[in-house]
This record gives sequence, C-alpha cells and structure tokens, in this order.
Amino acid sequence: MAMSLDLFVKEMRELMIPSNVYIMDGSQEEAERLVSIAQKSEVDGRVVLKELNDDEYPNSYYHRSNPNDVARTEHLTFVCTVLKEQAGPNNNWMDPNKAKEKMMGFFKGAMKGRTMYVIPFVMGTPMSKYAKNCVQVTDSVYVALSMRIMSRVGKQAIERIGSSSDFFRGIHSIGDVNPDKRFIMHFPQENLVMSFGSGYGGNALLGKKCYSLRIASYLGYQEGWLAEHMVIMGVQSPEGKVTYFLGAFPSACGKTNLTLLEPVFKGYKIWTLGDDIAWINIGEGGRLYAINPESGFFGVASGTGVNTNPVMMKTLKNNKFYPTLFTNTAVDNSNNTPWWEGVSNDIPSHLSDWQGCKYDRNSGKPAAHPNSRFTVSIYNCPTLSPEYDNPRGVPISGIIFGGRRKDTIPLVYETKDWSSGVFAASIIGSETTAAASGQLGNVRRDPMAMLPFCGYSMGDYFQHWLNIGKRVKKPPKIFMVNWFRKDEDGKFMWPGFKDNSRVIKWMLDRIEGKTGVRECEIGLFPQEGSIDLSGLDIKEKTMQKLLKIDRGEWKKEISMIEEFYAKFGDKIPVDLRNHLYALKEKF
Ligand code: GTP
Ligand code: SPV
Ligand code: MN
Repeated sequence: MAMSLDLFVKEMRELMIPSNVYIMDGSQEEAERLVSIAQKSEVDGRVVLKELNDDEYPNSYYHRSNPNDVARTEHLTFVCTVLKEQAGPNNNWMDPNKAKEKMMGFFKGAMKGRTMYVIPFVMGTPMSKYAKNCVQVTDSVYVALSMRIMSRVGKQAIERIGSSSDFFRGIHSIGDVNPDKRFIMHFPQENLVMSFGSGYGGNALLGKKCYSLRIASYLGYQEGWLAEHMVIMGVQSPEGKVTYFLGAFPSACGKTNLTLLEPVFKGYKIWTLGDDIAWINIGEGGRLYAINPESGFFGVASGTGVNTNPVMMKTLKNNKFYPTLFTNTAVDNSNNTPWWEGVSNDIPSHLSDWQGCKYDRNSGKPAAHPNSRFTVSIYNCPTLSPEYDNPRGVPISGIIFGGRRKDTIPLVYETKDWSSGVFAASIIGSETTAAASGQLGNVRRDPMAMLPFCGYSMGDYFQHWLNIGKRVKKPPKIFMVNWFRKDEDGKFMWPGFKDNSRVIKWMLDRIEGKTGVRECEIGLFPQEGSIDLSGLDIKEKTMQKLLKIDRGEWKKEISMIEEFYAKFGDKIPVDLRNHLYALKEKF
C-alpha cells in the first residue's frame, strides 16, 4: 500500500496515540537532547541511560535491558509472505493478514503517554545508487539513539524520500517488554516490518537485520543482487595494493574481530569497511562490488580486549561521534567504567553485574551478559577504509565463509570454483551462540551464515547465488575457514584473532597465484609450509590436526547435510544436489 511519509506518520499517530511525536533530524544537538531525556527516563524500573566515566570512555552511556530481552528471539520472528512456500522451511511463517491483525491489536494505543520517535534514515551512503530510504517509528529513546549510530538518520533521508511513497516502513514499540506479546513480523512483499515487545538490537533496530538482511535479501532476489551477513575488508600488501574480501560468519563467530584485525606481518594492513552486513551488486566490468549499508558497529563486548581486538578498544575510546552505548555489560563502580570478561585479566572488586547486582565472583556466572554489546559509530574506527563512503562500493576478489566448530571442519580450504563454493557455503554448520536466545553450543546448519536472516526460501536463495556466479565476469575465489577447532582438552588449537592474518595472507597469495594447492576430498588445501607461521609457537602436529579430515566425522556431517537439504525437497538446485552426491561418494 503506497503511503507518503506524512500519511505514514499520521496513521501511526492515530494507531498508537502517543502524547508527542518527534521527527529526528540527525543533528548533534538532537543527540544531546535525547541522551538527556534517556538519563531521566525509566523503562520497567530501569533508567534508560547512565553516563560512564568520560575520561576513560568519552561520550559513553550505559544501558541495562530487561533480563528477558537480551538477544534476538528467532522463534518469535516471522516472514509473512502471501504464500508459505515463499518464506520456505527456513522461516516461521504467518499469513500476512493474520499477522497484521495480531500486531495491530498490540500496537493499538501502545504509545499512550509516550513519545513516538520518527526516524527517517538511509541505509548506505546517501550518494550511492545502491542506498535505500527507510523510516522507523519507535517509542524507545534507546532505539532512536542506537539507530542514529547504526544508520544515516535525518535530513538527507527526508530529502531523498520527498513526497514519494517508496521507502521501507518499520513499526516498533517496546510495549511492556512482555515475551508473551513479542513478535517481529516481516512483510517482504510490502517493504514493511512490525516489531513489538523487545528493545534488543536485532529485534528493534529495524534497519539492521530486519531490513538490511531479511527484507533486502528478498529485494535482492527480485532485483538481481545479494544482501549478506558479511564483513567487508581491504587487505593491503607491502607493495600498497589493496584486495577486498567479504567474510560471512554466523552471529558471534568473529566478523567484527576479523574486520578490525591488525595483521602480524610487517607491511600488511587491514582496512575496515563493515562488520555485519554487505550489499553486493554486479558493477563495473561485471565484477562484484560491495557496500556496507550500516554506519556503526553493534558488537559483542565479551572477549573484546587489547590483546584480542586492540583496534576496537581504540574505537571505543575515540570520541568523534556522539554517543557510544554499552548494553548489558557489567560496571566497575570504583571508576564508573563498563566491564566485561576479556577486557582485563583481573576481576575488579567493586563490580555490578549486567543486572545491576553486586557481582559474586564465586557464582560461576559471567558478570557481563555473554551477549552484552557496544553500539559505536564506524567513523570512530582508526582503520576505517578511505573507500568506505565510495558510492560504487569496493570490488571483491575473495569471499570467506566460516562457522564455529570444535571438530570436523579444517582451519582453511579453498573451493574449486563458484558453484563448489556455493555448495560449501550452503552446508555450513555452526554451534549456536548467545547472540540468539535458546540453547548454546548445538550444531545447526547455517548456510552462508544466513539461516536466521534470509527473507525467503533458502532453496530459491541457493539458486540465486548460483545465478549471480553465472553473471559475474571473474567470480571471486571462495574460501572456507574454522578458527574454533578444539583439542582433546577442549582448548582452541588455533590462536585466532591477529593470527588469522596468516590465513588471510595465504588467501592473498592464492588470489595472486603465488602458491599452489593440494586437492583433498572436500576442496583445495594449502601446500605444506605455505601458511606463514613465522614467529608463532605452534607444533607441526597441531597444524596437521587443524587441517585434518576425519572420515568418521565427515560421514556424520554428510548425514546432517542430507537431513537439512531434505527439508527443501526439490527446491535444492540440481547443481548442489550433484555436489552432495559427489561428496558422499568420497566418504
Ligand atoms: P555478531 O555481531 O553477532 O554478528 O558477531 P560477530 O560475528 O561479529 O562476532 P565477534 O567478532 O563479535 O566475535 C564473537 C566472539 O568470538 C567474541 O567473544 C570474540 O572474542 C570471539 N572470537 C572472535 N574471533 C575469534 C577467533 O579467531 N578465535 C577465537 N577463539 N575467538 C574469537
Ligand atoms: C547478530 O546476532 O548477528 C548480531 C546482533 O549482529 S543483532 O543485531 O541483534 O542481530
Ligand atoms: Mn551479526
């Protein structure tokens, strides 16, 4: 249903009956005003924002959410296409009319006594032909401030929208944060999302996963491009040449860390372009070009420290963009700084946990929620690529896919060609993490790291990937990695983090044709000695284990893949089925 911005705001006001309507302009004064409002407001008994130590963490504020609202809720997330088959077995589905009726019931009068923030925003740099116009309404000042960091909010969006009705509409209310009245409903065929009952990131910042992945993946399917759960980064060699990579990893499996990585080798540098979402188009010369539609990081705090991610620690202390938010970390009361496991070795003695209680270090529980996050502008990042705002995006030479697996999957291998790469990506399995509510550590299939984010049937999605490869002149090389393989004692065998640059350097050598491969059952493996391990204390035996293919493990893996593929019946492209038969033959 076509509807101008004015009409949309009018309808929302009539539906939710807020006592105020505030249209955001994106200015600095506005941010200061909203922060000040948030410091005075309470949502179910919690002050929305508290100022943190300005000397240690400039312009930073602390937010504690309802303990029932700390991660994405996949079981309450629906894709409401006209036909159930369009949403596919990878999505929860509801009839669009039924879904709207249900949501309208929740939204009716939901903002009584509250302010409705109208957030006009652009996903992508506004000069880009790939950028998209969006509007979200919300009654959460925390969401309004977060959206301001994560996307380009304000006048530019209003100007781009003008009197047209061609923009994404996101309708959001935190309601009373009741999990029984919590739903995130997507209507890809109407460019619309309705979200009620949660203030948490991926459920509530509708420009992020809801629009830029679920809705945008559907748009991309219609229009011939890809919206992916991927980092974008440039790898600079000592000669000064920059090669661009995409990297897809499931939630909380290392994207933010990878794109802010400081290589261990002299002369090499990594340029950051995006840590979560990439929109990929076929551009100049028939190559793939990627843009990051977002303008901030909504990153996992736990595990982030000067040893693991020094660039992010610098980003968090860089005060260029106002404000930076910390959600559900612990707080060190001795100096009013946010604290989380991994930010320092010793546990401070005056610590409040993420729920605001005095931390008991004998509890066996972490002080920060494992999915505690920071929300910080990408412009604060010292390694931000000069190409970040380039409207045409950056040309892609390599795509990395990974998962979190304690066994089975080797440290790295290359796939033979695009279609083998699409197959390898379609069979990714990964252990579930704290980024989504539910049990942790279960291996589930997470094709292209998109299982929770693909806005249509994954059978069609796989075919779309294959079709893109046929249209691209020189398809990027596709690599598979696993930083998370463990030994018999349950310890990570690969040091990870900055040492991942050793594997990236190998990929660069492969792209430049500087090193050969040996062919194995599942793909192309590094020749012995071709991953540069200089200065790293790792045993040859460990490297062998990291690259090992265990036939028993792979037999099990193949039966899990068959089970997953079977859910899609004949929607799985013939090409991929053939790859699976061929793989099975080998084991
Ligand atoms: P989302 O924001 O949920 O999409 O997560 P992400 O993919 O950006 O993951 P992130 O980089 O935030 O990492 C998640 C967790 O994995 C953090 O606790 C990191 O410290 C940890 N991690 C990241 N890279 C590595 C690695 O190479 N090895 C090990 N062992 N842990 C890692
Ligand atoms: C993820 O879960 O992949 C995230 C956090 O990046 S959220 O924005 O909540 O989706
Ligand atoms: Mn993510």
